[in-house]
Amino acid sequence: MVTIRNTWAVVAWFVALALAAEPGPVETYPPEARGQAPAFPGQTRVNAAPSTERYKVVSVATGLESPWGLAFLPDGRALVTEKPGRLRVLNSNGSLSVPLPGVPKVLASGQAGLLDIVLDPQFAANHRVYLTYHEARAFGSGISVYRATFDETSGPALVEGRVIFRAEPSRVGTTNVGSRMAFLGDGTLIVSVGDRFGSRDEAQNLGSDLGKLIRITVDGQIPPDNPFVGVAGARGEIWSLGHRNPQGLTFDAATGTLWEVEHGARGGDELNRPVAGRNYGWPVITYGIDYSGFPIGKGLTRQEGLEQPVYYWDPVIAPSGLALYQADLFPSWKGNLFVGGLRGEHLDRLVVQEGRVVGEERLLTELGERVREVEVGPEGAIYLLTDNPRGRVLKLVPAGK
Ligand SMILES: [Ca+2]
Ligand SMILES: [Ca+2]
Repeated sequence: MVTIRNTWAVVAWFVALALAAEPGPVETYPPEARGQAPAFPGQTRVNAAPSTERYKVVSVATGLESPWGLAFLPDGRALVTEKPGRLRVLNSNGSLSVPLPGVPKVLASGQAGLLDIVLDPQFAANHRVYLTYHEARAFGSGISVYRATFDETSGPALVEGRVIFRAEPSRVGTTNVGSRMAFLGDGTLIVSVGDRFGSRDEAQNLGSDLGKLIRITVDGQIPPDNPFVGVAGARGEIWSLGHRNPQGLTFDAATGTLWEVEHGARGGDELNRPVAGRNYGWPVITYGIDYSGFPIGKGLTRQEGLEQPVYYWDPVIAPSGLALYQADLFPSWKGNLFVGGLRGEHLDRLVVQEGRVVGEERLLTELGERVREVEVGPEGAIYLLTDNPRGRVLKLVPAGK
């Protein structure tokens, strides 16, 4: 005879079985946009993928003011930008150099300032670095790319610096400025440019660099095989369009894949795999809603000819740095993407299989720090920059090492 107590035991057992089989997504809050549905299974709120790696967090350096970009030098040191306009060498023992001379004058306000830094693919031979920064212009301001040579003949400095690219048009305001960089396998440089917030329709305008990924040569020229070269009214430097505020880029040389993360409004943070000439939809299609609570445009999430994100977050995590883990220090994390969450105050780990996200984990939630930049160090540790006036360089290394 089935008693009430036995019935509950059976129910509890089924619930436990269901939980064991389906861990459920890491996001537990409802989406900002009600009634929207993903375009395919696994496009949002995939099941949690708890780590089997045991790691510890080491504070490498402190006292950086709003650090934004980190790039490792071949000898294991790194270069780190601070948004107010400073560039420092991070030594292997964690000490920081004085600010380097030769950095361009930046407009530092709000989200703007000295932002990303990358090394030339031929750095060992030419010692060149590239910086993105917010530049005051005759009218308004804009993202510019600065190329310089890292020189240590009399202390570390940037020399022979010049602006190789200016995103146009200039605008007033310092919101949604971008701006990451990543080199493709062919040695051309991708630069992300935000929509500048008040002018979001510019993301669909091929006559504007705003809301685009840009592809240029190391001299700032337009590669002749760019997708919109020769198209009337289009700027030849455009690689892909329809982006809102892209702050994370990484290139997977093994597969030739470019990955990008961008901020949505209320909801609608995206992971994309941008391809030349494609339109990533903003602001025509987007998951999430406007800050006012109203739909964005017609409130569409899909439309013919517009690309779907590989993955999206609603509510937002405010994704910034992006790194693909391909090192050996954490073997089970190989092939995972790591996304820095600003508002999310965590490091998001995405398990990717055949171009789709199949698992998600939120690391470092216990720290409660905004994560601006993510980079894999030469020894395979994962390095982070935390975004605050006394920002830190952190690294994840295996526990017990
Ligand atoms: Ca970096
Ligand atoms: Ca999109």
